[in-house]
This record gives sequence, structure tokens and C-alpha cells, in this order.
Amino acid sequence: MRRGMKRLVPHATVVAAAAALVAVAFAVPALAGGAQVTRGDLAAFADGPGLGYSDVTGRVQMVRTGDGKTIASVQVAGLTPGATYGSHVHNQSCADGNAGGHYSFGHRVVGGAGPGNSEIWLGPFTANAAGHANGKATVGESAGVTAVSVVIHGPGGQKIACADLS
Ligand SMILES: [Cu+2]
Repeated sequence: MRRGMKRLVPHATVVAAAAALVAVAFAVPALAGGAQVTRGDLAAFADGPGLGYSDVTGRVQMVRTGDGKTIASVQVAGLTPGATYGSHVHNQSCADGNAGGHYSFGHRVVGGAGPGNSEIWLGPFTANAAGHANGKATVGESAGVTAVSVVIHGPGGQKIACADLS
């Protein structure tokens, strides 16, 4: 009887270890392998042409890294040389209320900007002589599901262009 029990205990241990390995196998792709990358193309907002920005183009990218950071970047063309622009991650799609307001974590984050350092700001940036500019933001938390678009604001604050992230 005792010998039988002794055989059962190691067996149970092996089963538990195998179960733990399976759990790790499922968890690892979501972390290490699983940086989530979303991208989008910039298009001028309806007001853009009236403000002189009919041909703003560019690309945006947002990476939610496996270690819980968010890296948002933008490359823009068609800007006014020497002018300075704002750019933020917004909380509605471009076609939904002109992308709504700024995405906010609701609390301070490392690298955050805006009210309470709770937002993701890719600017301000200034266009070069060719009308090109780059912007980037890195924050220490993974952006939530409502971080869905990136807006470019003109020097007067107007929303001139937008990209949906998908
Ligand atoms: Cu904005």
C-alpha cells in the first residue's frame, strides 16, 4: 500500500509540472512574441482643404510591446515648412466625430503628456523645408482598446488629418 502511494505522488507531480508547462506555452506568445502592431494611413479631414491642407499624407504606427509599453510614431508630408503641429492618439475613429478627444489612460504614465501626463502625444513637431515631419511617443503602459486613431493638428489647433489604427 505504501509503495503504491509512493508511486502515485511522483506521478501527480509530473502531471502538475506538465500542466504548468502548458500554461507557460500559452502565455508566452501573448507576451514575448506578441507585440501588437497597428498602423494606418493619414488622410486630410474635411476641414483640411479649407485650411490649406488638402494633400497631407503619411503613415502612423502604434506598437504595444510585449513588456507593456506603447510606442506611437508618425511620418507626415504635405505640411507647411517651418510650421509646428500637434499630434495625439485619439479615442474615436476618424469618421466618428472627427476622432473625438484625446485617448487618456486616466492616470499618470511614464512618458505621458497632456492633462496629468495621462495621454499619448506624438508632437509637437515642426515641418522641414520639404513640408515633412516625424513624431514619436513612448509611454510606459499598454494603450487600451479605445486608442484607435492619430490626429494631426494645425498650428491653430484645428484637426487637419487623421489615421485610423488597425
Ligand atoms: Cu489631438
